[in-house]
Amino acid sequence: TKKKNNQVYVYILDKEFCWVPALLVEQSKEKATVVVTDYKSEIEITGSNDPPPGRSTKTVTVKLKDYPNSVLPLQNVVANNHNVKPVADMIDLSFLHEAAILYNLKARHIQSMPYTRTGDIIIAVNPYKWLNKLYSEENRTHYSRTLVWEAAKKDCDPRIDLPPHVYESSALAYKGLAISGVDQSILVSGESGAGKTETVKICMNHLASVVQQEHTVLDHDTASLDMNVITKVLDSNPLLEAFGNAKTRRNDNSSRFGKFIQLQFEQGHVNPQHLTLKGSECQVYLLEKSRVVHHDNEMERTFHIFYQLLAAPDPVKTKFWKPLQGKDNTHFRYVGPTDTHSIEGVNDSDQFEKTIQSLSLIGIDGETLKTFLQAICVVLQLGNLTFAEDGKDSDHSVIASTNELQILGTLMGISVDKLSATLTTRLVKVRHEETVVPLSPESAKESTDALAKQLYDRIFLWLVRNINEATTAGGDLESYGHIGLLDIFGFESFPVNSFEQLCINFANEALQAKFTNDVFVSVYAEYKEEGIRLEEITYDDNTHVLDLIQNRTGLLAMLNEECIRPNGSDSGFVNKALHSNSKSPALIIPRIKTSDVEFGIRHYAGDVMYDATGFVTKNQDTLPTDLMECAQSSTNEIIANEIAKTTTSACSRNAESSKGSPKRKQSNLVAPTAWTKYKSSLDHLMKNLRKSQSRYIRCVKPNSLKKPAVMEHSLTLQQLRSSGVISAVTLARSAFPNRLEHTLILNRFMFLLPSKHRNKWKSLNLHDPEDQKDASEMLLTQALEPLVGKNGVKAFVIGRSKAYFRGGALEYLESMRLKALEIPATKIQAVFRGHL
Ligand code: AOV
Ligand code: MG
Repeated sequence: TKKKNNQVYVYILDKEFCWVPALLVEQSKEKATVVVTDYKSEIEITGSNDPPPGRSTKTVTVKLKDYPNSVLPLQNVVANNHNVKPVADMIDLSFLHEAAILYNLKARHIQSMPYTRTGDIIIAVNPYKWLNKLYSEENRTHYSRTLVWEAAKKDCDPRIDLPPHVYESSALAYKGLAISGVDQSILVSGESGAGKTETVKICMNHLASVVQQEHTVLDHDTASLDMNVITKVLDSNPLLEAFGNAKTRRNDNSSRFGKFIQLQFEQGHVNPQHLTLKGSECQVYLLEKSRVVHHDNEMERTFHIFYQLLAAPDPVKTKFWKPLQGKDNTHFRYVGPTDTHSIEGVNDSDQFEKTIQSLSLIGIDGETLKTFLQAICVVLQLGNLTFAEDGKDSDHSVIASTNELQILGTLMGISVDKLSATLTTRLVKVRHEETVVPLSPESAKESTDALAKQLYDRIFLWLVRNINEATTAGGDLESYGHIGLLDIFGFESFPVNSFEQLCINFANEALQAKFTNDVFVSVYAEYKEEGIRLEEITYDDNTHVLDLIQNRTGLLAMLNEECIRPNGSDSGFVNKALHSNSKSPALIIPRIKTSDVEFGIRHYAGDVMYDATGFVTKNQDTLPTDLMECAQSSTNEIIANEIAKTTTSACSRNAESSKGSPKRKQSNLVAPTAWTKYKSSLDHLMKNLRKSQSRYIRCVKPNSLKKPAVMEHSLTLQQLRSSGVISAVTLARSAFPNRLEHTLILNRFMFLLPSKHRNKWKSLNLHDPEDQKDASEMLLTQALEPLVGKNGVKAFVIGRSKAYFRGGALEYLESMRLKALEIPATKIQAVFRGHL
């Protein structure tokens, strides 16, 4: 009878659950017979190989050609136990493939262990419930104490006894800065709802508490510890969220902008390794301003601040603006009906109070606060204007909602006549002559929406600037050390992808390039340590995608060109872009042309088709001059000043979409395009990151139900692939997907040697690492002889402590072992006894 621990477990492909565990019965060159449980749901597949009660098993045959290298992925089953035992570091899985990674993460997720290591990368699976113990004061201290203060005393990796945690990333960043003085960064990525924003907050809180601990433990000079700075810095997160986050289908508190926060530390005068938090500076990227004028009313909301303000009690909100009296969400078109718009567990009115407190902490109070909130009200009120055809002519429009217009006029401090004229007509300059062109009701509405979007964007940037002024440390900025935390939008691929997706995906490509490079460097270090020749490692990078987008003749250079060309159009851009990049391997030219604004990119995370409709307008990103001049005349100082900042450099443009208006005419002054500004802020970010030592946290959203302890296989795998976790692992193991320590190899496979060779062992001392290495080499050379390639390339290489196997080699050994185990058990035992 076969013992359970002599059985071989594998994973097989499954339409519904991606990979399912199975028992291998028989294997030939082309196919394999396996026993698999008839699983009904993902929840039943826990990592145990015993079928859940009441589930039957069946025997099926699978074709090996469906699998990479025609081998079935083996399970990491712990002998005698029959169950998959989760490991803290994926690198410790002897069979490192997609299925193993998935089931390891899943086993940990179910046991409330959201964090897993892959070498230096932390994978954070969103637990969807707050795990108090994980974030306790005690745990915070434990991680910093072990990694920052006690690490120096040990000569092994101090992480060895610590379960993986994001506190490890923050503590090591702190230590890195304190000891080497090199700037540090923690790059957090993942898809919407994966937990990036929470993770950044958890890390920032930890860093702040490390600073505080240090002051109490090492130093009694409490004067240098400014609690006010720490509070302000930590508070900037929820404040930004109030104005830049919104409820979406995927996340109740979705960040609609990217951010990079740099914490500024000063080194101690007495003890240079002693860091004091002096301030922070925040850079934001691409606020989704279109959300101001449009959101999916069924499932989503616009930015939190609107609901907060409108939910405040009358006496509070009328303090800022009288006409808010008695008005709630239903009254403002941009916001929409209240009943579909509450977030579970959030009280908007209470949140408003918190927002006001945070604003006052950074010095926004009194009249400034009033002006600021009134600027927000201007945006709200713009949405309430309605336009109708002017009785005489359908190409002319009038503002139908005179009452709302009146209110807006008073709020902005601009006469009703001027507002009305600016919003329903457009001033066009042709050869130094100005002509007033009427706008249709639709065009007038679009132009009003454009103003609202632009205003909100500026107000947001004004807030960011104010936060920075209040939190940035004084004095010589160069003298500080930095820990940067990046919380940026993940890779996006929707049914329709536009300019925003291209910008977002470009940022992800740039970060991926850095990631791949960093992983490569660490693999390089490991192989060097093992004494393996380095020309063995090769990997694919994404340079060709970056080139396609940002080269001199790349997509966005073509777009910029199109934007300054008179009569430039979206289709003109696509035409030129396809033409000048036709040789790029990253470009997808649609085979069947359904439209002339379509093109695609082979991103590292998958193919994405883009629809270039609106690219030219979005890239120009300016308001018509007359609209800007009107806004600039507002008595609201924030609006007037913020708009004035751009009119000086902007050029005159027509509302592109307005029907019947004359062709667009360029002036000589060219404003930087949205792409140019975005590209330069990204370049600045990448420059910052290159100067720093980076650590990676990859967040994973385990299910779309936002529920704890559930892991959907396909959703999870797709994120692991696109976040580069799978590729990092396969890169690390690209030449050699599996590795095993010499002692393990000897234990497991020694009996595969023909007896005449086995005699040689007797002279070796198997407790000596050098001998272990020699024995392992001898064994593998013999056993893997049939796999030597035509060019004499062996199926493994020998490192100092481990052997590294090429694809299929370890699986071959396992199948040989399986065959050998068919011999009577007594004989096997004799073999084992004889040699170990
Ligand atoms: P995101 O930043 O990655 O999405 P969040 O950080 O906002 O995602 O997380 C989404 C939600 O998941 C949070 O509101 C929490 O309810 C929950 N969550 C995340 N991390 C944790 C954690 N460590 N412990 C408990 N609950 C957590 V987006 O901003 O949408 O891309 O644009
Ligand atoms: Mg977020």
